[in-house]
Amino acid sequence: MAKKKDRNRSVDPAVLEILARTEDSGIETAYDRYLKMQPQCNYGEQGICCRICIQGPCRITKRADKGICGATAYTIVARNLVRYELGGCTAHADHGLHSTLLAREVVEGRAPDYEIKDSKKLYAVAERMDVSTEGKDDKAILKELVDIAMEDFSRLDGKDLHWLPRVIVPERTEKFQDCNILPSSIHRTIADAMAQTHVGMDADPVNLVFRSLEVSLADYTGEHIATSLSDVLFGTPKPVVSEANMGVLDEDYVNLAVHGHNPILSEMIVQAAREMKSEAEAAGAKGIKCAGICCTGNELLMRQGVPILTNYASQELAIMTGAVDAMVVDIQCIMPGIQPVSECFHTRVITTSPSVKIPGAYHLDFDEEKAMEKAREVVEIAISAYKERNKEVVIPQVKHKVVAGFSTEALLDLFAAVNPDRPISVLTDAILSGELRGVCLLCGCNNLKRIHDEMHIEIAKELARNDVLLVATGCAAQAYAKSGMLNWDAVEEIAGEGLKAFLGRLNEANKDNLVEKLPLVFHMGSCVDNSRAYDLMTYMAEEMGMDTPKVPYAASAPEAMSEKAVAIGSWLVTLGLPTHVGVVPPIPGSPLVDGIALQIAQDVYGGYFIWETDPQKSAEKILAALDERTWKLRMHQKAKETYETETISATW
Ligand code: NFS
Ligand code: SF4
Repeated sequence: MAKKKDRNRSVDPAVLEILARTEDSGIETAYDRYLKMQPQCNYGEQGICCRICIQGPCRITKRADKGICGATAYTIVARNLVRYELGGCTAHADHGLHSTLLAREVVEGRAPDYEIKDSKKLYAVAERMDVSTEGKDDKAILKELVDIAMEDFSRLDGKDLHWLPRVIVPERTEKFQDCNILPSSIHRTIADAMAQTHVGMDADPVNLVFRSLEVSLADYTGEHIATSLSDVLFGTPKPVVSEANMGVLDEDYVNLAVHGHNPILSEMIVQAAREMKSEAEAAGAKGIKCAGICCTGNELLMRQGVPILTNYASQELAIMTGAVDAMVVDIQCIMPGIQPVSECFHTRVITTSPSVKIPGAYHLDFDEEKAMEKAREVVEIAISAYKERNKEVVIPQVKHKVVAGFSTEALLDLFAAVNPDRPISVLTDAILSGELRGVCLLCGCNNLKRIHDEMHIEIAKELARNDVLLVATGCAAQAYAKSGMLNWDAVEEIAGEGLKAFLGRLNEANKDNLVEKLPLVFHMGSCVDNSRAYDLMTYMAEEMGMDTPKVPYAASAPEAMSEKAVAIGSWLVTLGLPTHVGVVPPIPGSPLVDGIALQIAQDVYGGYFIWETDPQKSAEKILAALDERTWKLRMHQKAKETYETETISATW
């Protein structure tokens, strides 16, 4: 892996400008700490360090091939993997449960500042969940969905999850039942898996990996619930035009950075900021600008058109412009490093979740019952900080036009303009005819082990040149937003002929509804919205009448970093996708577990991992994975036409 020795580990010009300007400032960021951390521990990187009990740490060496308890490398690697996924699954469960609890408060009339914004989505979710809507008002329907979700979080009686089997193809559910990995409930799975990894419990790597897959399915369910209920409460995204990168900050305005993951708080803040323009003007500013970081940024871009400020790796650098008056954070992916950086400026860091406090930061307990009041308090803090600006403001003049807001529903609407009877066939037919080579979901984080954003961008460009339809979420989508790949200019410049023709046809059919032409990459939202990207896969499988491992759809997380990303990668594989990861996770210390991830997973579930750190080779491997599936599909299609047979067995 290329490890640049200097701190300029980014391809984002705004980031490079700030890094260069602050070289001798003494302000430390993740880019500096990454260098200080080298070399990182090889045992840890291989996954063969165990700290599960305090006889340890035990690490596997030539001399000591087992831990003190007798655990071998494969047990240690597999157990660590389960623990990573648990971290991710609990984070998404926390987010999904929070959305569910808010929905319950709305139903019970205890959250007056929130409402059901999208009853069309409410009805659609109810239909998928087999909840009858006849003679019921919206709140009654939402209550039934809340009850289903609550039970799916907490059930202890061993019955199967309600939500999951209703949002995947039946062949997948059968497979999961056969392999005994269909979760009973999200919290039960978390508890069982945690117990299974205690010292002196499971030593069988296959049994552990299977449990990790169950955890990943619980993770998927939590994400799906989060996305569905957020859409009901805040609206399902539709195409929206905005901009991205540090240039969205404006010296003349109060700049409020909104960072974290959950739209529950940030939606209110944006509303409060819109209402408090006159207060900002009274403080001498022209108004208030909100800009998003990480997935809360994605949520706000998708639904409100709020610009993207930056993504995970460069969150501290946003403060170093001197223009951010307050950075309000909720949950997840918030570097503690933002607080010391903010102390070098006038910037206020405001934490809002009882589970996320940072020493030195201002803490404001967010409360859904008084949501608007709390949101206004946040905006007031930003306005008063604006008056205390004490350093030169230097904003890199880098920003790009962004066309985003592509929920699965929005994509189907675009397709429906071409074929109103079977919208999804517009996509599957383009693949069968050879116009497109398949679909790829580009997702995941930034990881300082890589050059920030570089691999995200290079892989996407190569796939686009090769006529792959691209959808994106998370920090990956923000890399595209910041680098000008979420607009039509990028299509003109980069897309292959097939992709260009496909997007052109969609533009033409939708020209009366679209304000801007379609982008090169379709931004589908935050990381929990990977559930949207997988819904698209499910609809494609349904249209083609087959299980998901036959569908030419791959995923790539070039800079995966968080435990959430490990959980997502695992469900992508379990749900049938070839999944590329550009940072080798701590698994190779056990060739056996590595083999399960790379090969045995494919034999059982049809999805599999691809570890590849070189961007060009990564793109080649993703294309090969797509081509293998498309080739088989076309052969089957031909056989079907020639011999008038049915498609070969639908199951994997
Ligand atoms: Ni996803 Fe979003 Fe970014 Fe990674 Fe963090 S913000 S939930 S975890 S770092 S993509
Ligand atoms: Fe060592 Fe076993 Fe304890 Fe792990 S569980 S730290 S391998 S003794």
